[in-house]
Amino acid sequence: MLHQVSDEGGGILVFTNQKPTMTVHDHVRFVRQMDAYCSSLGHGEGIELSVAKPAYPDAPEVLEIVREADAAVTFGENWHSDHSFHERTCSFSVLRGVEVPTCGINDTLFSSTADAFDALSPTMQELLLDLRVYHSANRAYGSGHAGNSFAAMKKTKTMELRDDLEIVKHDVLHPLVVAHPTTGRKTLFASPTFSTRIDGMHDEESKAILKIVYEQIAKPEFCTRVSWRPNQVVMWDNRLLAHKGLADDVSQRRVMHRVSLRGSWPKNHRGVSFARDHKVTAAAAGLF
Ligand SMILES: O=C(O)CCC(=O)C(=O)O
Ligand SMILES: [Fe+2]
Repeated sequence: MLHQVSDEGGGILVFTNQKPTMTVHDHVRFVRQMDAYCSSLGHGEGIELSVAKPAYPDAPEVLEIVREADAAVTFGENWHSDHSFHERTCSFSVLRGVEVPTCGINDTLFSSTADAFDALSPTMQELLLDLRVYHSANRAYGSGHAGNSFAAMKKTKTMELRDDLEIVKHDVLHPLVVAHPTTGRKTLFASPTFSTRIDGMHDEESKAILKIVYEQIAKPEFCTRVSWRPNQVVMWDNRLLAHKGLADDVSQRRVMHRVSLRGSWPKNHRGVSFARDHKVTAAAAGLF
């Protein structure tokens, strides 16, 4: 099933009508089974701990994503691939609706970064193929910016950053075009949430190229919009999709639980990864 959803399908699985009694432990157990399956393919790397302090001490794997009513900035509202600031980035994320919005409002939007790459002109593909981009946890979770994830977390009553976040000190380098580890499809791997700059370019050059990449990812023809219903769980492949939580009606409180699996080092079309050897001091907090 995972093979079909990830490699033959679009990388998104929506499980409707799950038991209303589903607990955080059931959620973690489900993701552990996914991990065991990924391990059998050589891609299982364990559950990723989130940047937030655990909302459930006996289930620290669960990230509780809260949007209080009337929050001006919300968590995950800009395009990203989960934990792209790690050396080993997220493979699958599993998101469960806990307090879901009215169906059709505050949906989660996905974009196929492989379809987005394929639709570029061959000349633009060639231009991007060997570029490398820094990804920064500090950009999203550093303080002093009014519109990043840290600012969003501060607007909630319960979400708090962990005190021991080593990842905010260094940014990591990934290929701009990443080959999907099982299909080999080329994907655009950069986001306004975590990416800072293209290696070896002047800032204005890097900004101009990244703008093209972000606008390409955001085109509706590559997007799938998933609405939320009670007792729904959504799983997706972060190596094939960018996503964002829409915030079209912030008057509604919304609570989600996410558990994510760690994947491998993103590799380019030549099979090369850069994250282990290329680290720089973290960029300032911000957004593209
Ligand atoms: O709230 C959402 O719909 C998505 C949030 C998000 O980015 C995530 O769960 O990884
Ligand atoms: Fe996310």
